[in-house]
Amino acid sequence: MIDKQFEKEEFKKSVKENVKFLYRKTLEEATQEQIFQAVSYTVKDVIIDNWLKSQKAYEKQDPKIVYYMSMEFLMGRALGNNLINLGAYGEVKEALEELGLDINCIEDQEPDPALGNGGLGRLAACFLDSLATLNYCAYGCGIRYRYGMFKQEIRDGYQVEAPDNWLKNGYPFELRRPEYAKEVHFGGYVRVEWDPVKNENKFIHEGYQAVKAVPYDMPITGYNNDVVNTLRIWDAEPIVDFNLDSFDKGDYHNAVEQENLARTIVEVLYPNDNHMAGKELRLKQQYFFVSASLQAAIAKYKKTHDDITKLHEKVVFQMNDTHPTVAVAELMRLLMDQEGLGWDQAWDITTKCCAYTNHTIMSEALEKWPIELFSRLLPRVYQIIEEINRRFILEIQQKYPGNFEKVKKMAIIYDGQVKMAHLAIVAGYSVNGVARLHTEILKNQELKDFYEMMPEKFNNKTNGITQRRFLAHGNPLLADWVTDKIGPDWITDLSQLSKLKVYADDEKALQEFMTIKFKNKERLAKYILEHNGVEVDPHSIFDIQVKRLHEYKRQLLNILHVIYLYNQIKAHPEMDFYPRTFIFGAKASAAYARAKKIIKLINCVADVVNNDASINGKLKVVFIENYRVSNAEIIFAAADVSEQISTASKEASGTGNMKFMLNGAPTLGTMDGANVEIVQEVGEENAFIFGMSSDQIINYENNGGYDPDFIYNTDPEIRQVLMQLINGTFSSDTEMFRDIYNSLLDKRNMPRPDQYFILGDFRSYAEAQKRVEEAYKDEKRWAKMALLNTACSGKFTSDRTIQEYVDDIWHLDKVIVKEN
Ligand code: DL6
Repeated sequence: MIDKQFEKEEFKKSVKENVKFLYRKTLEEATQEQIFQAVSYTVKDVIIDNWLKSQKAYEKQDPKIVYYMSMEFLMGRALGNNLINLGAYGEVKEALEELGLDINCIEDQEPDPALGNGGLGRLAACFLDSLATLNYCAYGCGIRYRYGMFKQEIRDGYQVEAPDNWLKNGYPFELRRPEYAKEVHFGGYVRVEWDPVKNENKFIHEGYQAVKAVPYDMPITGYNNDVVNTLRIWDAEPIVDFNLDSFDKGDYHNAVEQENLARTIVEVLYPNDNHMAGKELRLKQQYFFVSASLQAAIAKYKKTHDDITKLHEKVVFQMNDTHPTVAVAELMRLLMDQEGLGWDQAWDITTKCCAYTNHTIMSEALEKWPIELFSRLLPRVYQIIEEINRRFILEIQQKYPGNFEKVKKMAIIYDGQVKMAHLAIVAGYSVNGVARLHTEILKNQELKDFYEMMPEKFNNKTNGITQRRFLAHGNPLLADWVTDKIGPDWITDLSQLSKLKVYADDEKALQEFMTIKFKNKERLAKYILEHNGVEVDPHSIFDIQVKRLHEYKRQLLNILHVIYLYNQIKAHPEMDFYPRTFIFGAKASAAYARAKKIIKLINCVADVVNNDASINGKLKVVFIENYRVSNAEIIFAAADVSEQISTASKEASGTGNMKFMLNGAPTLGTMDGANVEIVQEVGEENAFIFGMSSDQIINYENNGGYDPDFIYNTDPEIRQVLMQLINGTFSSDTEMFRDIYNSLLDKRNMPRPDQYFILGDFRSYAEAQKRVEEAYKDEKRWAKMALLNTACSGKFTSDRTIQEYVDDIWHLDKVIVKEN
C-alpha cells in the first residue's frame, strides 16, 4: 500500500457497515453484488476525501483546465482501477480474503460502464487516467447514456444485441450534482431586434423546447498522487416548472414534447464505429452535452475571473473527433448572446480555446448534416455557422482569387450540408492526427487543401494506452515480474521498460516470462471454456484479433486464411503444423449487415473446424462473446500473436496493437496506423509485417482499384477458399455467405469489388503466418521476441501522449495535491 488510506481492519469494518446500512443485511446474508456495492462505497469514501482535496488545490492554484469533449467514454470497470491507482489493491484483496471473499468475484459484479464504441471512446478513458496521474486539472465532458454499448449475445452463430442496462442496480462511483444543472434549448426561431444602446442587432431565440441537463460526476483517480479529476456526464430531465406553466396555458402538446425530448435524448449510445448514421437524435445529443458543458465551464471560470476575454488563458476545449464540433458555434453564441461580446472578440476567444482531433479518414465517418435539419434544430447556432462560413469563404477567395474549386472543396456549408470537420479545422487552433502515418495522410491527402492554407495548425499526437489498467491491473503476474526486475517506476514512467532489454538473452528470465504467458493462457482458456464451452489448448499458439468488426479491419482476411489452413491440413494430414487457436472478439454495429455476416461466418467455420476429428485439434476457432474492456484485460495478457491486419491507410492508429505489445505479443500486421511506429520501436525482426503499403493502396484507389478476378483465376487455393463460401462447406444454405463472396468479386459491388484488398494481400498474409509458425517453433527465439515487445513498448503509454498534448496544444500547469 502506498498510503495508509486503507487500514485493513477499518476497511473490513466499513464494508460490513455499508452492507448493513444499504441492505439491512449481514455480510453472510448479502449477495456478491451487494458486497460489491458496499466495497465500492468504502473505496469511494477515500476517493471523495481526495476529490475535495484536489478541488481545494485547484481553487488555490487556479490552473488552466482542459475540457475533453467526447460523445464517448469507454471507461471499463472502476473498482479495480481505483484500487490500483490508490495503491491499495493488494491490501484490499487481503482484507476481502480475511472476510472470506474473492476480489475477482467482487470485481466481476461491476457492470462495465460502456459509454463508448471502442477506438476514440477508450482513448478518452486512457487520457483521463493519464491527465490525473500527471497532475493536470481536467474534466471529461460527455453523456450519461441510460443504455451503453449493447451486450452481444451469439445465438446460432449470429450476433444478437441485448440492452446494456448498466444503471439498473445503481452505480456507486457516480454523484448527482443537481446544483450545476443547465438548460439546453432546441428548435424555435430567432427574432432579430435592434439594440439602440449598442447600435447593433440583437438575436433573440424564442419558441424553443427546453431540457434540463443534470450532471453526474465520476471520480478519476491519479496514480499515487491524491489527484482526483472529474468525468462529468450529463443526464436529461424535463423542466418541471416550464411544464406546469405550459399546462396552465393549455399548451399541453408542447409540455408532452418536452417530456419526450428529455426522456429520449440520453436514452442510448449510437453503436456506430467509423460510420455516421445521420440521425436527428444524434445531433440533439451532441448539442445537448456540448451546450451544457460549455455553460458549466464558463460559469466556473466566471466564479473566480471577471474578464471573459481572457477565457483562453484558463480554458481549452479539446474536441474528440467532429462529434462535439458544434461547440465552436455554441461558444460563439454564449460569448455574444449571453456575455455581450462582439463577433471579433468572440471569434478571437473561440479560436484560442478550441482544438480538434481527427480519428479517421473513412469517408462514411465524416459528419455532414443537412442544412434543413441543422437550421430547424439549432436555428441560432446555424446562423452563426453561416456567418463563420461566409467569412471563411472570403478568406479563401483572398488567398486563391478566382479558384472556385477551392471554395467548393473547403466551404463549411456546401451542397446543402454543414461539414463538421471543416468547421472544426477553421475554428480550431490545432488539428491533430493520432499516429504519424495518419497525420501524414491527413496533410497530404484528406485535408490537403486545409493543410496548404493553414499548415501551422496541423500536428501529430500518436495515441497511447494506460499501463495502470492494461498491465498493472490486467496482467498482475507480468506486472509483478517487471517490478521485480526493474522496480516499480514503470507504473508512471513506461520508458523504464527498456531496462528489460538486458534480459533478452537471459534464459532464466525468458523462461519466467513465458511461464507467465502460459499461466495467462490458462486463465483465458478457462474463461473460454466457461463462456463458450470450447476447450482450447494453452500449448497451442493463441493468435488473437479483438476489435470492432469493420470490413477495413479485415477479420474476413483472417477467417479466410483459417479456411485455407484447414484445407491444407485436410489435404496433407502428415504436414508439420504447430497447433493454433484463432481467437476473435468483435461487436458489429447493429445495422451493419455485412459485418454481422462475417461474425456468422467465423462461427460457422468454428463449428466445422472445431468438430472435425480428422484434424486432431490442430486448429481451433473461438469467437468470444461480448468483447469489452473487462474481458479485454484477460485477453491481451494471454496473446501470443497480435493481429493488426487493416488495409494500409485505413486504421488511423489502433490502440489494441499497443495493449498486445505491452503484454508481450508480437504484431502480425500491415504497415498501417501506429503499427508503423510499433515496428520502428521493436525492430522489424520482432514483428511479422505483410501486405501492400498505404502508398500502394492509395495509388490503386486513385486509379480505380485493382482486379481481384486475376487472383481468383490464377490462384487455385484462394479460389477453393472462396468457393467454399458458396458451396455448402460452412452452411447448408449456400446463399448464406453469397454477399461476402460477391463483395470480393462482383463488379457491381460498390465502390468496387474487394474494396479492402483482401485477395490482394492474401498471399503475403499467408506467408507472414508461415513465418509466425517458424518463429514460434523456436522457443528461445519466440521468448526473446515476446520479451522485447514488452521492453520496447514504453513509447505507447498515454502518459507520453498526454504530455505531448500539454506541451504542444494545451499548455497546462501541473498541480500538486499530495503533501509530502
Ligand atoms: O484514435 C483512437 C482510435 C484509433 O486508434 C482508431 O484507429 C480509429 O479507428 C478510431 N476512430 C474512431 C472513430 N469513430 N467514430 N465515429 O473511433 O480512433
